Amino acid sequence: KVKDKDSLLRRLMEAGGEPVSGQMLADEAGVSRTAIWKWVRELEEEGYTVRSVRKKGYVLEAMPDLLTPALIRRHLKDDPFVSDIIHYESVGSTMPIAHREAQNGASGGTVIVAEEQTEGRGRLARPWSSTAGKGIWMSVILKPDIPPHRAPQFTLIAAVSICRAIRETAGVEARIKWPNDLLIGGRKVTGILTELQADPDRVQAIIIGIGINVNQETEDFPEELADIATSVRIQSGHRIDRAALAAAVLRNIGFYSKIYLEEGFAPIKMLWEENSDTIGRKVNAVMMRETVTGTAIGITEEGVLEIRTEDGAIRGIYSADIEP
Ligand code: BT5
Repeated sequence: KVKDKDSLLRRLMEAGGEPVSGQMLADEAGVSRTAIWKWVRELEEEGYTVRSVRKKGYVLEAMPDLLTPALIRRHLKDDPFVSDIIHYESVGSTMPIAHREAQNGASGGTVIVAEEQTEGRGRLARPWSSTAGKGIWMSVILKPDIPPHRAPQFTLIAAVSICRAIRETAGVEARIKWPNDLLIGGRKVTGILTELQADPDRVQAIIIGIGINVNQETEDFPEELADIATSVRIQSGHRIDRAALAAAVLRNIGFYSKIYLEEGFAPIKMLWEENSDTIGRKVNAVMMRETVTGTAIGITEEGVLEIRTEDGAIRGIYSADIEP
């Protein structure tokens, strides 16, 4: 039932290009036709194109390229995972906002998403380039009932989920570079940053930060990324509906988290290894104090990368940068 601007929008979307009578909307909402017209004006200010057809009513003609709750939810239908979507035009980083929301009682499935980040960051406080309107910069709050040592597995769940979402939405294959990068054509298209709020024996909240380069063209990247970054658009050859891709990512994270919580890590491990760009390769795992060289042979139940070194020993790597 129409009762405000957002429900009016939903109604116009459902009409699928057919005009909806202003009088009918006014009757349904129990407001004047002028009030309906004002909501229409507000939608136009948000970037929607609404045409008014004489004697017939309003037609929704075009939607803005934004990651608003309405535009993401349109692709989620009645998927149960996402509980709340909080959208910002511009933020420093979605991570501290998500931490604050999680502490203030936000439920699992809450999503913080921004069109632009001015201080996006990766691991070890490295900068993350987050150009306005070109990518998906979001933090997803999860509250699974698990011990803290299992939390890194959610980085792998996110990686598998995003691979599948990119495949579904854009038809291109991304490969996972352990632990947290997605590559297409050998260049980085996605970074994942998993952070934790936990007691010694129990996770309070997992915050999964996800940065996906979606519609950048080559010249949109800063110079220092020119040789290492790419976007889904560059790789697929066409513009991508960011809201549809964001929805697919969230739907898949919901789906694979549920599988993980019900069946354990084995199915995720299998999918992860299938999509992995690291397993089977000769790599250098660069850590703070040392570099381990050898062949990546798999990941453990804990998401630890196993490397067989020259002398045949197997080393478990918890955190490192993998270089060829
Ligand atoms: C990551 O770190 O790859 C995790 C990135 C997580 C970003 C998301 S966006 C939403 C949420 N809010 C945040 O503030 N962060 C999360 P790491 O593995 O440390 O990689 C960082 C490195 O990737 C940088 O040092 C650059 O070399 C490179 N890089 C930076 N921006 C990039 C981009 N847009 N595309 C590809 N590579 C990039």
